[in-house]
Amino acid sequence: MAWEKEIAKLAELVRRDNCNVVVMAGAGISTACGIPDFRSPGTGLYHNLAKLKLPYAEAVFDVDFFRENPKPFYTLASELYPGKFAPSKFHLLLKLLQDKGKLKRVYTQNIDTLERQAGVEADKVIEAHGSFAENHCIDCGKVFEMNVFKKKLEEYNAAAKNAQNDDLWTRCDECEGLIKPRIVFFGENLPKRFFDTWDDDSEELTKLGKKSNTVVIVAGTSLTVYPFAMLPEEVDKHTPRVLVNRECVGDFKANPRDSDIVLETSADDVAQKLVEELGWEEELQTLMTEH
Ligand code: CNA
Repeated sequence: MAWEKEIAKLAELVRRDNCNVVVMAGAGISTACGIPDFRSPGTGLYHNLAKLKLPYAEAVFDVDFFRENPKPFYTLASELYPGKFAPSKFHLLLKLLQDKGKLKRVYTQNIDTLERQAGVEADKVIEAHGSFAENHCIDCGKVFEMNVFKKKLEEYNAAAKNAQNDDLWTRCDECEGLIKPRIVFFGENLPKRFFDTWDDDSEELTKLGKKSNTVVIVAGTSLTVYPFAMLPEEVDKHTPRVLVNRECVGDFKANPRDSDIVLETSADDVAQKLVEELGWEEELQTLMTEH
């Protein structure tokens, strides 16, 4: 298969001394864990949310809609809540790259925290769309511990079995506003840390130019959600970019570069093949038995 030949080029880049890998990831790196992505036909979350009778699929991440009807978001949050899933081979590849001193950063759109569960250090992970780790009242901004929201979700799910779930929403003890995890909804700002870190990382790439040993791997994303989708196009022209996705997307399709490597297959197939090329199979196996 074409991607299997191309992977040798990626292995060669990673094998270089002082190689730095920057990863830009999306829902496709977690589908193997049992978490549906948004847009895959038939299995994507938007397809599954149809049964909740949303006026339009993205309404589940719309603050105004959430205010009127929190049920679809609560249902989705129950499906995605951290702790229910184990990291994929691709997540473990990130840990392996870190162990080898080759992981510079992981920018992720995912809210499932599986990069951290795989053991990637907090300072290396940028959760561009937030996560379930922090929660706040959408009216007065009061911050709530993770376990407050988690407990409420559990109560909601227990009641849902008896169809008595309609007014179990988590509300603020100060102002009765709804409590929501700091997951970025449409129209909300991305965390400042996302912009600051990318400014630093991309500036460094530009400064180093041809001297840079960095390779950027974009994996499991349709590159349709902005501003995240802009990152690959902002990568310095001297830095090789690799796309690992079921289909060619975004800037790889619109503005392909001669140095691009496009691997149109599953993220886990690439992880497996890459560790074979690099002779890291045993270490990957050990990580897999630990998770
Ligand atoms: P998306 O728009 O659903 O795109 C996913 C992409 O991954 C598609 O191009 C698929 O073809 C591809 N894909 C699916 N499975 C695989 C696989 N096994 N290997 C390789 N490629 C695969 O998702 P994006 O991340 O691009 O969209 C951004 C949204 C999705 C963010 O706001 C996320 O918060 C949100 N999301 C996150 C999760 C999660 O945390 N796991 C799940 C679903 C959605």
